[in-house]
Amino acid sequence: MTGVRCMLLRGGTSKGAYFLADDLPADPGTRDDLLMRIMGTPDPRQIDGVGGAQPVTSKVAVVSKATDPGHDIDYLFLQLGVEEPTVSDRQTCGNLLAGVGQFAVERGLVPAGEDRTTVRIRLVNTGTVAVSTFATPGGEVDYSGDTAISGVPGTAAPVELDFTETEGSVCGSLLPTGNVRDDVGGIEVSCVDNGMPVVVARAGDLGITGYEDATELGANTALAERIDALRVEAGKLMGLGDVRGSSIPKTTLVAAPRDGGAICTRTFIPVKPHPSIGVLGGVSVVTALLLDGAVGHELLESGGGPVQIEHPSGKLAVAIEFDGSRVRRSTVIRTARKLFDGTVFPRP
Ligand code: NQM
Repeated sequence: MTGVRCMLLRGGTSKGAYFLADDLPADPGTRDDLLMRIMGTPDPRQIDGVGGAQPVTSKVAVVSKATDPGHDIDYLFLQLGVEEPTVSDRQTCGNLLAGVGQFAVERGLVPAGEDRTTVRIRLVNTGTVAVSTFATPGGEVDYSGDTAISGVPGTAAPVELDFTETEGSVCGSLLPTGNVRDDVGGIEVSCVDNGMPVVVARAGDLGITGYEDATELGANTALAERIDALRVEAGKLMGLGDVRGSSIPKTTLVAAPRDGGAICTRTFIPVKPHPSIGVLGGVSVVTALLLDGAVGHELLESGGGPVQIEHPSGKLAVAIEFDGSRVRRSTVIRTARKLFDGTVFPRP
């Protein structure tokens, strides 16, 4: 049986299969069919594949050398369904992004620096560029270090991810509905795209406190239905068309912080609770909350410095350059780790 060269990495709080574009079929339909057979999709346990049976572990990065001199590599993100036979390129993923630069160095697409390496990465899904900086002592990627991130046990080497010009990455504008605040079926929401299309609402308006853990939220089927109805209507207003079955927009329910952070969040991807919060999802939520008149703006307790987003497994710090009306740049520290490098064998 023919195998495919593949590396598994944890990127931030996600985990995925990383491929060189050249190691996959060029035709998107053939490629997606192969990827589903590699990951074990569709199946709630992904038992016959290398997917981890959750949205945050059913992810693929396809990496190639950049064709444009403005950046070093191209990163295409693909979200595979777990139970559904779907492969979507409608969003990017800032967590898998945390391993993309190292993968490119390991595969010889970019040279390593003597101590640290900076890679300019084009996010193919959105057309934006991110800059990733990580440790390469002696010209080798070093994944070990003493940086801890919430949602991942232990420590690893820090990866700095810098984002600029993320506004309207998918929807074309920061406020895709044209408004800071909308009413969707009686629920006040703010719809923002600063790297990820998100719908922000108050947890209390959806009948929860916003402090529930992910297991309790996952068992709340009535909540999942309400969130789906909300995001489907919001998706239309955001110009995304019919988003039933689509991974975007995400919904984030906010509540007052209670653990020393700036805001408490519970995020749904798209209706399953996120165990933490996405990277660009987090950037977009903070961007929304900084806007005067946005839903949840009154709950934000930000006293300068990085904005600490409370989520079900701890906090995500997002450093923001906000000029009073716009977030011009954002920086997030993640870690990543190579888990496996070899040949993966797809289900026939
Ligand atoms: O928003 C999950 C994740 C993500 C996306 C999701 C992400 C981002 O945690 O940049 O990282 O929102 O589906 O990997």
